[in-house]
This record gives sequence, structure tokens and C-alpha cells, in this order.
Amino acid sequence: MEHVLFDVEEGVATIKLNRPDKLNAFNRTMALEVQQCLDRCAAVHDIRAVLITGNGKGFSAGQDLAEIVDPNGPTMTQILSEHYNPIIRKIRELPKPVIAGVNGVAAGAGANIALCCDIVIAKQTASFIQAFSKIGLIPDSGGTFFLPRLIGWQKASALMMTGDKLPATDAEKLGMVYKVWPEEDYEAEIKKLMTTMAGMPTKALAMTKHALNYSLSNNYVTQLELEDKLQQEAALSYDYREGVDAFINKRTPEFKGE
Ligand code: T3D
Repeated sequence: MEHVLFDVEEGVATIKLNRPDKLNAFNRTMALEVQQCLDRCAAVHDIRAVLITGNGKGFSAGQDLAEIVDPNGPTMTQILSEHYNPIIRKIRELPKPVIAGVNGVAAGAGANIALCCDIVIAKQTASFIQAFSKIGLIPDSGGTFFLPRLIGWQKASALMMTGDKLPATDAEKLGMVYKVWPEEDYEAEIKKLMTTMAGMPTKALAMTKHALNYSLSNNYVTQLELEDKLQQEAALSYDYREGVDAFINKRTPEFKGE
């Protein structure tokens, strides 16, 4: 691939955005390559956790603005319907945990791709910018959906309208980010987290993700019914039997993701 580094090791797939000289801004090639990687993650049983991160000092500066002014570049319709919307849907619908490792600045669509992931981790020096208003656009890539649900309407509205840069430590306080690690610990901590996630009962995590997706539109009665249905399914899994047996026999469980 031209603009993405893709690697699979011990159940962990890493999708590394790779245009470091442009802070990993998305052009069409990179957007389509990210989709290919997500499809591969869905297809390969042995991949049990996915990390999306950036190469170099940025996570992603969002849409490549040079591509927009290129007369041979994609149209706005293509950019949303063929680039970002499929990426967001593939992340939300992937039946495996997807972790955003925000290693540096995440702006525009770059920020919102990170924010739709199941767990968002950031380096202490990273930052988030809803950069759209600065160029006369509205937040896309699910930003108007996920951000108010993560941090509340007022903070989301203000960040989107001002385009202010939010340091990772503030993002953590607001609930936009699960954990922030200092530069010196970041690589080791993220590796530890990814190893843990790849060793979890993947099927149960996939159903947790499914239930969370539906909780965004269900009422609580429908959600109780969905939990009931999914729990019956989880109770039939190998990992459920393994988890309970390991607990009873005071040993560490060995989950297979089945
Ligand atoms: O059609 C549509 O647009 C619809 C889709 C919209 C989705 C979106 O994502 S819209 C939002 C697009 N993104 C932005 O507006 C952010 C633009 N970038 C910035 O504001 C700043 O670069 C940052 C605040 C993110 C980082 O600032 P800084 O000072 O750390 O870095 P820099 O010097 O500005 O950037 C470093 C290089 O990356 C530089 O290249 P050069 O001059 O060294 O050759 C810069 O031009 C390039 N770069 C950064 N962001 C983009 C970019 N090149 C193209 N597109 C970018 N978005």
C-alpha cells in the first residue's frame, strides 16, 4: 500500500496512516487503503483487536486540502460517500475492538475517525481540533453524532464552532479520551493494551459493541430485549465456558474469541 502501513502480530492488526510529511492528511488513496485494511481485519479470524494510529508526529490532519483544490481530485460527494462515511461504518460495524492511538494532532476528519473508535488513547502531547469551521465546512465523519454523545452538547458545540485546539489532557478530562499516556510510556502502554484486547473474549466484545451501537437509537425497553438476546448468544460461546471454568478453578482464562 502507498499511504498506509498494515501489520498483523499476535492477533493485533495495526493500521498506521502513513503520510507523515502532511501530518497523515487523508487523500483518496489513503482513504481507500484504510477501508481495505478494515475489510481485511473483518475477514481474518485471527485478528482480534485493531489499532489505528499515525506515523510521525501527527495522527491525521483530516482531509488533504491540496487534493480538494486539484481539478483532477475527488468531488465533495466522493469524499464523503466514498472516503469517510465507509471508514466510519466499517469501524463501527467491525465485530472486534478498534482502538485509536492518537499519537499527535488529530484534526477534522482525522479527529472524528479517532472519536468513533471503541477506545481512544492519546499521547500527552496530542491534540484534537474540529478544524472544519475554520475553512467554512461542517464537522463530518460522524463528528456531530459522536462528539456531543461523548462530552455533552455544549462542549461539543463550542469545540465545533470555535475550531479550538483541545490538548489531550483536557480531552481526557472531558471524557473524549479513555487514557492519556506520557511520551515515555506511550508505546509500551499501548502495546500492553493491544495484547490485552487481543486476548479478550472477542465474540462478547463484538456483541458489546453491537449493543452500544443500538443503544444510540433504542429506547430502554428495546435495549433490555437486545441485551437479553445477545446474552443468550454469549452464554453459548466457548469463551463464556472458559471464563467461568477459569474463575472456579482459580486459573488464568485462555480465551479463543469463539
Ligand atoms: O471536501 C472536503 O474538504 C470535505 C472533507 C472534510 C474533512 C476534513 O477533514 S476538513 C478539515 C481539514 N483539515 C484541516 O483544515 C486542518 C489543516 N491543518 C492545520 O490546521 C494544521 O496543519 C494543524 C493544526 C493540523 C497542525 O499544525 P502544525 O503547525 O503542527 O503543522 P503544519 O506546519 O501546519 O503542517 C505540516 C505540514 O502538513 C505542512 O506541509 P509543508 O508546508 O511542510 O509542506 C502542511 O501544509 C501539511 N498539512 C497539514 N494539514 C494538512 C496538510 N496538507 C494538506 N492538508 C491538510 N489538511
